[in-house]
Amino acid sequence: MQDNPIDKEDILMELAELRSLDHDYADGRILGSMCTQAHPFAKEVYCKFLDTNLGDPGLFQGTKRIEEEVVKSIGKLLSLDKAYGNIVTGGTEANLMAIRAARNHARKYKGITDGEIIIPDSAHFSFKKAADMLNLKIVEVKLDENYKIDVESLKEVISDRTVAIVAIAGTTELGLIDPIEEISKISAENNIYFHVDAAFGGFSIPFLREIGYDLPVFDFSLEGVCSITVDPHKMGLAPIPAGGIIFRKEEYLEVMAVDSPYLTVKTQSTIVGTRLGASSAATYAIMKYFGKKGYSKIARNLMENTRFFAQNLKEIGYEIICEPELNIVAFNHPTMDTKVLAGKLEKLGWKVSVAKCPVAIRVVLMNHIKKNHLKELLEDLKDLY
Ligand code: 0PR
Repeated sequence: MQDNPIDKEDILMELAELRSLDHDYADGRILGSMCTQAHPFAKEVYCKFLDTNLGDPGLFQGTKRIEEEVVKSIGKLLSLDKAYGNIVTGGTEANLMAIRAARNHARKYKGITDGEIIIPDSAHFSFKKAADMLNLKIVEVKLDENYKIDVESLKEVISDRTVAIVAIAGTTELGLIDPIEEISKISAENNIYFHVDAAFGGFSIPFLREIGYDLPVFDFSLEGVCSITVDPHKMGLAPIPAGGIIFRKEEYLEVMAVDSPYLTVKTQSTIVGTRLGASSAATYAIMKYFGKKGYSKIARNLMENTRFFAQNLKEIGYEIICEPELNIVAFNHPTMDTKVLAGKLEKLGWKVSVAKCPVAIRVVLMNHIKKNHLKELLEDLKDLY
C-alpha cells in the first residue's frame, strides 16, 4: 500500500482498466457459465444490505427474517411445507453443509466414524472438497448409457459405512436429472441420508414442470430426500454469491451446531461465520419480482433456445451427446478432435467449455446467450465443419 491517499477518480480509473480485461456476459460469447448477469433489481437490493451480518442474527433480526422467508419459499417450491436451511455462498458451500450434516448425523445416531459418501461420476467437484475436508471416503457410482446414475450399481456400493448418497438434478456437464425417485426409495429403505444437488436445476425444473415439461420429480415430495442444494446465483438470476441449502428436518442443522457463546445466538450451524445478508435480500427480491410466472417464462425461453441450438447442430452434421433435459447442449464433431475444435472456436472469440465425461463441447444456454449469438455460433460451426 502506498503512503498517501489517492483520489477516488484515479482509483476508479485503475479499477475500470482492470475490469475491462474481464469477459462480458453481454457479448454472448461465454458459453460454459452457469452464472449470468444478475437482474438489475436484485443488484439494487443487494447494495442496500452491504452492512448486514447474518453471522450475528440478533443484531440483524429483519435480515434474518428475510433469510428465513427465502428458505421457506424455496422449500415450498420443492414441496416442503416447513423448510430449514440457509442462503450461503454457492453450491459448493451448500453441498459441504449437506455432507457435514449427513456425516454428523451418521456419527451421532449410527456411530459411523469412518464414513463414505456415494456420488456419481457426474457429480460436481465440490463433493471432492467436502469429502476431503470432512475426512470421508468417496465411492463413485457408475453411470448408465444415458449418463445417469446406474441404480443397480448404486445398490452394490452401499455399505454399513455409507453416510450419504448424492444424486444430481441438472448435472454440471450435461444438465441431466438422475433417477431420483428410485434412489430416494433405496435411501429410505436403507435408512441412509440422501442429498440432491439441484444447484443448477432447482430454479428451473419446478417451473418447467408447471408449464407442462415432462421432467421427473426430484424434490421433498420423495420421502427419502433429506436435503437439496438450489442456487439463486445460477438460474435464479440473483447476484453472486447466493447458494441455497434446504433441509427437511431441523435436526440436520442441530447436528452441525457449535457453541457461539458471545454472539446474540448461542449456536451456529453454518460453515461461514460473518456472512452477508445481501444475498438473502437480493434473492428475496428477485423471487417476488419474477414470481413463478416470471421464472417459467425465462425457463421456457432458455429451453426453446436449447432446442433451436441442438436441432441446428444436428442439421449441420454435429453429434449431440444426449437430448437435452435442461438448458445444456453437449456436442462433438463427427471426426475432428474435441480439443482441436475447442481451440478453433476459442480463436474465433468463443469462450468454450469442454466436458470430460464424455469429452464434448458444452454450451450452457444461460440468459446472456441470445438467439442471434446462437446463430453466429452456428455459422462459425458450419464454417469449421
Ligand atoms: N453443483 C452443481 C451441479 C454445479 O454445477 C456447481 C457449479 C456446483 C454444485 C458448485 O456451485 P458453486 O460454483 O456456486 O459453488 N457449476 C459450475 C462449475 O463449477 C459453475 C460455474 C459457474 C462454472 C460459472 C463456470 C462459470 O463460468 O462448473
